Amino acid sequence: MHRTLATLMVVLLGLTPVFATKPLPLLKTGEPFYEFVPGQVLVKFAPTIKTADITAIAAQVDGELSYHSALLDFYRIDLSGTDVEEAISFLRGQDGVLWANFNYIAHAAYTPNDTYYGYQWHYPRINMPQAWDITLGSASVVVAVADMGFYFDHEDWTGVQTVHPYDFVGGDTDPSTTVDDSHGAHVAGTILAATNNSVGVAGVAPLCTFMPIRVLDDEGSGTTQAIADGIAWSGTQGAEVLNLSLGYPVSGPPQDPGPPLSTAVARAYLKNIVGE
Ligand SMILES: [Ca+2]
Ligand SMILES: [Ca+2]
Repeated sequence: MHRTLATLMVVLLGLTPVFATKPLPLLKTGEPFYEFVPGQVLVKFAPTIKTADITAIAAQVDGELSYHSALLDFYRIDLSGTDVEEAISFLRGQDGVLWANFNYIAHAAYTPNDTYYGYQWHYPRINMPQAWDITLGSASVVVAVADMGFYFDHEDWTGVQTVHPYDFVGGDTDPSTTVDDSHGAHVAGTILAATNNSVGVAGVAPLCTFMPIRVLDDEGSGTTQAIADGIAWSGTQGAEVLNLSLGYPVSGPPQDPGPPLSTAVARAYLKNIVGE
């Protein structure tokens, strides 16, 4: 319906659809750099572009606006037929389009699933006992973990202070999961597990405050859409440290996956967020 309306508008305005006449800007060599979600494009428009025009531009690639990031002000367009590369090339050539990019897919960093892998032979190697003599962390320091879901009812989570949870996979404020061996729960436990409580494991900085952000699904995969918003969330909600144990699988040299991920990382850097 959007396409029909847009086509009608273009005809009424006496314009030739740009899709047919404007040369397609070439993608950079090697693009797409990473695995991406089929049928989805992330795009940011100039602030001067009106919503009706944004809808019309989306319709020209046979797409609909399916998501808007309030944090980074980008849209996701879901395509109903147009090839993703073709749509991105087209959008990059439009006036008012600041960038258009693939919705790349990241994966949780590998960790063995042995029961007591997290049982921490490495702590002496990084002089953790000596560091604990100096500090166990402070409630005033907010440590964000953007990862798979978390186990808030775990026996070693008693007393951990949590602020501003968000789930950018489910689009809700509950980033918990019941999936077995969640990578997020492992990472969060390594950082913040209740320590010296005779239960489970010890955390590196157990007195810090925890900001749980779910950006990876129960399979350990996450889109740039979710990850970029998760990074932006940590900055707007006051995190000082952000852990991202995830990456894009690389078959060749790593490439900058571009916006919105690069935008989110740059903003976090400007807010002096320490990355882990
Ligand atoms: Ca949820
Ligand atoms: Ca413990």
